[in-house]
Amino acid sequence: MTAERISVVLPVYNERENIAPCLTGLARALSEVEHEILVCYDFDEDTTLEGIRAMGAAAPKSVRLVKNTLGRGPHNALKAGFQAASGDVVVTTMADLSDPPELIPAMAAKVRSGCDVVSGSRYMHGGTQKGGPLLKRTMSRVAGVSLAWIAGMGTHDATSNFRAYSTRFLRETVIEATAGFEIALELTVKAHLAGRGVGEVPSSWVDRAAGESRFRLWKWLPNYLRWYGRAMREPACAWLAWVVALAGGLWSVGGAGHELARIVVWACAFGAAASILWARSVRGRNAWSDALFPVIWLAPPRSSRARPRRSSWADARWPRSASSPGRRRADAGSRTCAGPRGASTSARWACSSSSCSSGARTSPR
Ligand SMILES: Nc1nc2c(ncn2[C@@H]2O[C@H](COP(=O)(O)OP(=O)(O)OP(=O)(O)O)[C@@H](O)[C@H]2O)c(=O)[nH]1
Ligand SMILES: [Mg+2]
Repeated sequence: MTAERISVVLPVYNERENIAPCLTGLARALSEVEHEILVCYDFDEDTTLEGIRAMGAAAPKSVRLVKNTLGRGPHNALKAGFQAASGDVVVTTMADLSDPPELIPAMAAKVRSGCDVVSGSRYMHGGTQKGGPLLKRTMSRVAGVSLAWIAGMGTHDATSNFRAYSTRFLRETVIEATAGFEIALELTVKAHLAGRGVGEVPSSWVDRAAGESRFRLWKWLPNYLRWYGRAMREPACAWLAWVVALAGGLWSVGGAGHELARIVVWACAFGAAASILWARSVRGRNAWSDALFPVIWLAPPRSSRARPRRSSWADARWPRSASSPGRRRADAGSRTCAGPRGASTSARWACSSSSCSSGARTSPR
């Protein structure tokens, strides 16, 4: 591995029409930096090889052909490229002219400044995406944005294969991908969970104009979901606990005259959310135990639970008619707070320590 060299790993499958502009664009974008372009093909009859031969002397000198002998498929082609790479930064990009090569030096600079994974991001501010099937685009965007917002991943585009990796990270990581292009998501999730630096630069993606996509959405979806689930399970658990606690808190303090209680619940909710975010920034991710923060913050103090806002049941306003089941239950003296669910929240609060008989709930929660 040299001190500073960018190894571009380019998986190819019958890209005769695209390969010449692709290689020319890469060589132009990287003309000022030490680099190599590894064209990773699966079989000798691949039309990409014809395309490179047809370029003759115009083919960039930095191009190296790497035959993938690990088994067919883009995941194996990428792995073969990683093994052959000699640079300190490895960049994966596609030969279908979808990614802008001029971003590669900036991505490599980010890797050298401390990130282990840097994605060319379509979904961050400044990134764009043109064309492609709507469903695939939407699923990819939802996955990327939710991983950034909920799990705190350092990129909004966890699935794009236009990415730069530190060679050190690639050497230290066991790649488990068994199909397709899941490798990008796998490596990003592993870097994130290991607390390594994950970054992004805004990128623009355009659908291929020539050749055929070999992306198999439904076939590869379970593989993607596996890594998505791995990244989301712990933060999702913490945020779910927050949502449940917040909902419980709001349910318990509604009604006119309870503004202060409402403000307290909202303040506690913000505190709980801030605690989850704080834990994430300290640890680099969320853990199961972060689900305890909402519980700590949103459990109402005992004194406020016992303090009635109204002095008696008589003060409560009942929206139901006298013949309604809720009213009948109250008249019968059962006085359970759970009974009149349709009653105003102030009525629920009114049923407190002194006015609820045994068996009744003393708290509206
Ligand atoms: N070596 C190798 N390369 C492949 C294989 N399948 C696709 N590729 C290459 O991987 C890159 C991306 O392939 P596409 O089929 O366009 O897949 P994609 O870009 O993820 O999907 P789209 O968004 O539909 O374009 C291209 O450079 C292809 O030539 C494969 O089985 N083996
Ligand atoms: Mg493509």
